[in-house]
Amino acid sequence: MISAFERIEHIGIAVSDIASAEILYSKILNSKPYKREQVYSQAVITSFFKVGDNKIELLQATSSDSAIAKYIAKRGEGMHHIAYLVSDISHEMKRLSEAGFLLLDNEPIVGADNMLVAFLHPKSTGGTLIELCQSID
Ligand code: CMX
Repeated sequence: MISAFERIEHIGIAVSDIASAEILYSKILNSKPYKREQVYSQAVITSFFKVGDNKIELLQATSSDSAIAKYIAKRGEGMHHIAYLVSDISHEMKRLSEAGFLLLDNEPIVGADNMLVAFLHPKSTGGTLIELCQSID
């Protein structure tokens, strides 16, 4: 199999209060979240909405040193990251690292919604936090 970026998997939105944000996004998208999940490795509670083949992930911090708590303190609520589905996350991490991008993880970690994930630092990607995701199946 040739490794590839396949599609945008989800867009992550940092929120202060997951319950209020679920109500807001239910109104905007005219649908209900299909999953709420606590992700201990990232110190977040997530809530997912389906939008066609894509997803919106709402993220609330569960501790003050969570990436989401720091982001909201500095920049306020709003778009936090774009996640791409890749077919071979280890291959893409190696390729991007060799190309000079700053990876925040040495190995893929287990993230939300049954995915292996890894992040690229926004300082090396022109200001956008990028998440790579590969389905665990
Ligand atoms: N998008 C764009 N820029 C961001 C950013 C984001 N999401 N988060 C931080 N930054 C910016 C900061 O504003 C700062 O910019 P300036 O230097 O211009 O002020 C810069 O990046 C570095 O910030 P920092 O204070 O040095 O570092 P932080 O402690 O804020 O950490 C980051 C930034 C990206 C390393 C950290 O958020 C991280 O490790 N992220 C990966 C994990 C993650 O985001 N988990 C939550 C999502 C989990 C999930 O999807 O389930």
